[in-house]
Amino acid sequence: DLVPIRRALISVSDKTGLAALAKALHGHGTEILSTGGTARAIAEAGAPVTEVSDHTGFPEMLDGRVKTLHPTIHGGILGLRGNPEHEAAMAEHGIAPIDLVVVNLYPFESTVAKGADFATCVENIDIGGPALIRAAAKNHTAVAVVTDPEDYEALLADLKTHSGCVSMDLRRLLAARAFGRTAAYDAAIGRWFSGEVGETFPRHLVAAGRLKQSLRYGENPHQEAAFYVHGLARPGVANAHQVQGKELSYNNLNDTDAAFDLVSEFSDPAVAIIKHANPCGVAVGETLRGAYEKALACDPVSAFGGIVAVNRALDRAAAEAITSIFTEVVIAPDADDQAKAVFAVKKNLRLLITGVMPDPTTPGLTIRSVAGGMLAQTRDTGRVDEADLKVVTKRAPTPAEMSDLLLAFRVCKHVKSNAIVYVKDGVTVGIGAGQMSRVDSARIAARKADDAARAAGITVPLTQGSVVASDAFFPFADGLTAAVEAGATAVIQPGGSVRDDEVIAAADAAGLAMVFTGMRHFRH
Ligand code: 93A
Repeated sequence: DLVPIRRALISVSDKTGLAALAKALHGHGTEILSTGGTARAIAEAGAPVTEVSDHTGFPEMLDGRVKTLHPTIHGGILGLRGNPEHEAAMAEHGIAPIDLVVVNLYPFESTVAKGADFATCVENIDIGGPALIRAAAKNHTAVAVVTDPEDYEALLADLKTHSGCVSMDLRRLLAARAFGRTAAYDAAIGRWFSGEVGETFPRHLVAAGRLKQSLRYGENPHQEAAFYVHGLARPGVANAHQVQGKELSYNNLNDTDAAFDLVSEFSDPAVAIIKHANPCGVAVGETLRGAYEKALACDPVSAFGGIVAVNRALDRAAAEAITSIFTEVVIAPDADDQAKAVFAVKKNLRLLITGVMPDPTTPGLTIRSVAGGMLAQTRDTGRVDEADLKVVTKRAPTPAEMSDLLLAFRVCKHVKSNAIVYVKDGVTVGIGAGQMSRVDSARIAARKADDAARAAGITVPLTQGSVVASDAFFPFADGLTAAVEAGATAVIQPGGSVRDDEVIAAADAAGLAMVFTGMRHFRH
């Protein structure tokens, strides 16, 4: 089961670890074949190397598009060892066996991520590399294949243990990784190309990602979990830099993603506090500190151990406010040194820095698994502005109500349905999430606002004089009546119920202003 590595083909775009690998292989007596740029790097490192073109007697051509696509190379990889016919054919055509293939591919994913033009992206589609990888992985009983510099160490350790040979176990593992790599590579190309031709839902849905991190567990400790990222990601948890704190959990990542998505909706300083993927406080203000304090007052009980997202660089004042209670994760586009110093004292707090804010209108797909398949949909990039609203009551909202209504509806989009969100003066004062009936969400939101007021020693409910948003239409007047009882003065909702007339009549009877958005924001 051991394969001696007499001859290796190395062709890598990412030259990380190449010099050490080549020298170690040379030390084991391996003959190294290599393509242009890789061969130069190996020679510079001081290891002997033969150019593939010298080995095949055929030049690299067509701007490097044809480098290794030659029977002398592919025959050397694919020929079955110990098979008399294969061995006779190889001997007849002067094909020497290749026992190790080390290839990493043209950087297609990062070329797309850099925003390169179409032709440049196409030029970065590797053809020969995947062919080498797949050939070697198919013939893993005789050939070892390495597609990632992270695996050089394991390869060299195995070679050392087995005196210049590679074990079957490692060859099989590397072959499995190799097919995963070429599949993910083609998936990235397919996904990008579908986008270029405007096909949102291609015939084959290719969801690819690279394992970024094994997680301690999933949603629950008895579930295993891992975090995959793909190179085409928007700024957020996938490419954030963790400044401090222990490893993020599955639930942390999910909640942090929801939090950051929410604050990306706003251009003024905004803060969202998230628990279980739902906000328990969102505020927009003049400063992050002010916004945080307002957001916290919405539901200080739930905010304990929550996740905080902000849409501005954190300063010291904001950091001090955030660390006034126990917080699990903070995500921000940036943080100044003073803010970092404040967080550094809280050893358990994880601080994530993304560098930039995502554009909430960037199109994309959300994918979730169902038994036997996947459900895919375009991201909810829908947003309503004042011009989109239709006033349906006798009274129109005042300017102050209007600005709170728009905030409430934008927050609603990020609350699990049925969602009811009360807002007053730029801050949520009551959030009802995830109930099976809309009226229950309305009542829960109002009750939570009552609790928060009582805890703060305020006698008037926080919802008194607020506005309220509903993520979908009120099917009956009861949800609206609950809002009236809570003290709301204006309502924003999609409209479109067969009973809209009853709901409008109830609003008029209570002197409420109500606007219809014509757009729904279910989130399940
Ligand atoms: O242009 S290719 O698709 N045609 C080939 O025949 C070929 N063989 C290897 N690309 C090909 N490669 C790729 O070249 C490898 O996958 C690797 O990424 C790169 C290494 O080129 P160099 O050694 O010149 O830096």
